Amino acid sequence: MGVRRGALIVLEGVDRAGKTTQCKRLVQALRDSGKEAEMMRFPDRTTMIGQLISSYLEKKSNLEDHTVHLLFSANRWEQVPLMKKKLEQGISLVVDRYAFSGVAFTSAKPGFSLEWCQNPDVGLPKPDLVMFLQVNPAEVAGRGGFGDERYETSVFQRAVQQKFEQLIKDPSVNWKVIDAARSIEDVHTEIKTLSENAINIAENQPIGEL
Ligand code: T5A
Ligand code: NA
Repeated sequence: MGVRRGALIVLEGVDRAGKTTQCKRLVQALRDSGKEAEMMRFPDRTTMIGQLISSYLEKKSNLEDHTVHLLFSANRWEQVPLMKKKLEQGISLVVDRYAFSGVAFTSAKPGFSLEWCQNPDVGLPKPDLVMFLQVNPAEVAGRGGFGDERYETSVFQRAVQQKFEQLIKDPSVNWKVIDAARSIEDVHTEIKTLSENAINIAENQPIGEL
């Protein structure tokens, strides 16, 4: 009998929803229960493309809007061989942001259709589960102010939130909306249960494509 593949699990949400906190907790919990799991994040700022993106986000450089969108997508594509390899080895991947952030953030800019934004990511490995950490911006105000990075303004974040609300209606993606205004522990418990189910189901299915 071959190795059962791992699951591709993605966490999405607006800034400060708790994605990174929950990704780390989830990987630890899966490992504690004897499952192989690793965390990934996008943008992956460690690659050459990632460094261009990081410099743009830190406002150290300017990039044309279409160009930066394609760089974010390329930054996912460059990890695809590694992602597939790990999934096929039976390692579940817990991913902090993915193509949905790419679409939500660029389509929140004037002049960008959802469809144009989705095209470069068509064919990427399809997540077995995408959990959207839903928070009301007012509820997370106490989680600390915005940093100085590009996109970290409340006006832009509201536009991004609306784009995510459109995206989560897509029935071809296994979205689960999580109430992320609760305690870290309560959110974690729900995420862990959903992820364990997704891992059990993914074992018997081929890796899909976006
Ligand atoms: N982007 C990204 C694009 O434009 N296109 C793309 O294709 C992609 C992939 C990258 C930026 O790039 C954009 C989106 C972004 O603007 P990033 O590096 O992912 O950004 O973002 P970060 O700034 O690192 O992360 P976020 O601001 O999104 O925060 P998280 O990860 O959602 O939140 P987290 O876990 O760091 O928590 C924030 C704070 O809240 C506390 C934590 O302790 C922390 O202090 N907290 C809670 N407090 C109370 N209750 C809870 N339940 C809490 N959960 C967390
Ligand atoms: Na984060």
